[in-house]
Amino acid sequence: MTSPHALTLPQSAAAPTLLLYGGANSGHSYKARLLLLLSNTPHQYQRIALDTPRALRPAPFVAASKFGEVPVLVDEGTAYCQSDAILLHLAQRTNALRGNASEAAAILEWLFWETNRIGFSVPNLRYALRFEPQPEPVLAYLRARATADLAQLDNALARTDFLVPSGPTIADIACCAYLFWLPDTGLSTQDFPHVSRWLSALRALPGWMHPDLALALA
Ligand SMILES: N[C@@H](CCC(=O)N[C@@H](CS)C(=O)NCC(=O)O)C(=O)O
Repeated sequence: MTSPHALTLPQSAAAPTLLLYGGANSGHSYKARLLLLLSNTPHQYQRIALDTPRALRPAPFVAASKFGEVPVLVDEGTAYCQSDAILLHLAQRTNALRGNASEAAAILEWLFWETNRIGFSVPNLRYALRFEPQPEPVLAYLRARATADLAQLDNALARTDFLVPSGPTIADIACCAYLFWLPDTGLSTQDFPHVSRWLSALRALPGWMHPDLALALA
């Protein structure tokens, strides 16, 4: 898979092959970091302070980040942006968490669902409650949406252990990314027993790390 964003910055001979830029509290960054940890893939992780204005962030990150956001993965001098596109690239590159060939379409469906649903509702609800207070109607909207998204996941996970039958894949990584912080939203996995069981299974995978830990190290 190639990216349209080949960097023109010179890469030092000592530069790591894989460099992930991420941010604390960024579940989007956690997706890529978690795949790298679960697949035991050597890489460097660099935390970007997201409270720093975009233009004042480290120049190599500014050059690599097409959308100004984390995560960004730099792989052999090519920058990859958008967390689920990064997951697709890394799954192919590492041959990890890819599922069977027959599951490719279902995995893509979950990735697209995640960007618009649980990757929107839960992080924005958490952000509003923890960092940037919002009026009650906004909170109610996000809470209702997050609850519906958790119910959707719970329903799917009632049928299979992971989102596709063969085992854990990038579909699970994308959809779980913010759920280890669910207590911050006031919602509880107790109301979604299949989600709860699935998160425990993901926690038990060798290499798994809680996002607070995975994203804090720099
Ligand atoms: N659609 C993007 C979302 C990335 C995103 O929202 N990044 C946030 C952190 S979670 C960010 O960089 N915020 C800081 C900023 O926009 O300056 C993806 O999937 O990668």
